[in-house]
Amino acid sequence: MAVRIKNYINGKWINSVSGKTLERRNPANTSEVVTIFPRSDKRDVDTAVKAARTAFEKWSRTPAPKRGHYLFKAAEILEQRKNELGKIVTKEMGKILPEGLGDVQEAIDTCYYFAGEGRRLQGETVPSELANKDAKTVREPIGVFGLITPWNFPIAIPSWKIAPALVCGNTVVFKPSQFTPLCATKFVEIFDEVGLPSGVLNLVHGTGSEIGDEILKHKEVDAISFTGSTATGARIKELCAATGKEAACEMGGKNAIIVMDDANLDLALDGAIWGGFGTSGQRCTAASRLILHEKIFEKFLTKFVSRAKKLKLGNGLQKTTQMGPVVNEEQYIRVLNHIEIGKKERAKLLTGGKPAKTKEKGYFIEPTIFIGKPGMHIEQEEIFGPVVTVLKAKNLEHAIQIANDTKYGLVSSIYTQDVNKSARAEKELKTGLVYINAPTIGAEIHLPFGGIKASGSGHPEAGGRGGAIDTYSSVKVIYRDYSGKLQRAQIDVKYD
Ligand code: UN1
Repeated sequence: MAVRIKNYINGKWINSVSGKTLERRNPANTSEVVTIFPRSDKRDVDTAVKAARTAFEKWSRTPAPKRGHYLFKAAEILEQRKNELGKIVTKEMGKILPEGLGDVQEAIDTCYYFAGEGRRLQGETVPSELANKDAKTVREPIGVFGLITPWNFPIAIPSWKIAPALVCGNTVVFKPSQFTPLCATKFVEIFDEVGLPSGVLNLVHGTGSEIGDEILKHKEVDAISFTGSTATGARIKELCAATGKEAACEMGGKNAIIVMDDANLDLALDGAIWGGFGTSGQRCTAASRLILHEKIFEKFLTKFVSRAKKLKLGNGLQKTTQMGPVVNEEQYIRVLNHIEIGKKERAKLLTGGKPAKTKEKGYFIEPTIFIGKPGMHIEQEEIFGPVVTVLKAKNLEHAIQIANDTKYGLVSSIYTQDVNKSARAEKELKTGLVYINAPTIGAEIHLPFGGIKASGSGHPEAGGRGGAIDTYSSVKVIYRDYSGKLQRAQIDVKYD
């Protein structure tokens, strides 16, 4: 039975003004409608923004530890509902249940972590160059945040944004992906339950073109945080620049795992399979490139292909399933198109390359492995599906050069047991995150998460200072002069 859900505006669950709805089906079983949700428009966005604006006055003055306490209570409820929510993630988005549960765990960790930030949110106190004068910084909320989130981490990524936004004293208009509306609703329900004041968190369902743009253009929205494709991110940055909004954008990746000839190959194999095919490759952190040292190339590749062939595809709720479908028809067609381009540019297809035959009627694609060359389309473009391009490197320098030769810069990884090689790699790999002897996926929430180059702009997600706290607060500098006379910095200071 499909679940009918509503928008959440100013503390009330309401239908869209137009009364129109959209539906979301299970990507592992396309005859099952999971969710019926409001197809909102400009009017719904406007009401939500107004509610957020009004609520900001009081919320921004609420002591941060109290704001954090709401997050603490939300984390406790999330923990109690972990199983229920994990199953919803799997049903609505397609990832296998252990990953659905991981998605929820990431949100639990995030809510607890930012609850604690309510008691930190430090500024700095530093000496002034003048006597009888104080100098310090404090963190201030920014205002109304528009949060635009993707479907691949339908609870974790909203939590990465909502939790720090709230603890820093902002109010929120949240527009989740139209492919995971139920996950977003279940998450927001918890904030309603813990008694978050009306208007502090507002949820508006609908499509990117119909309501995402309205949020971006709205005069009363002060800042945007977005996670999604690099193309959409570029448009968002343009629109934000035109309307004077801050924008933090977390975008694509073309992440590489390097396997050196001295690596523990069994460990690297586990990492390459998990990094390449976990979440059906639908992570911005997916290891879509595998760079193998020429000395272990054949041996490693044979094992990699054989492991990929054995992956069991199916409905992620079944215990035996190791890889789920891709998220929707559009993505299914897009991934298959990338694969066709790979075949046309004569990358050598080793396995996969086509829709998978499964019992279920869903968007299943076989785990696909190509041997490619640097510069090929499939080596350069983010595919966001179960497709790995393998490359051969002569030595460490060559491997790093191939890894860095992309417009993206989110994550990289190297498997080696040589401490000197790992030290060189961690310094020279041009990505926001580097893993040593671990795959490209698995970032922890108390450290910043973000890429360089086309992978991200603005401060990273998650983490504290240097991460989300910098996105969701601004720094105010306060000087207090109690000398009772005019003291001129730089001029009345004598250094002799
Ligand atoms: C994403 O792929 O959009 O490190 C986020 C990871 C997860 C987060 C991924 N913790 O893969």
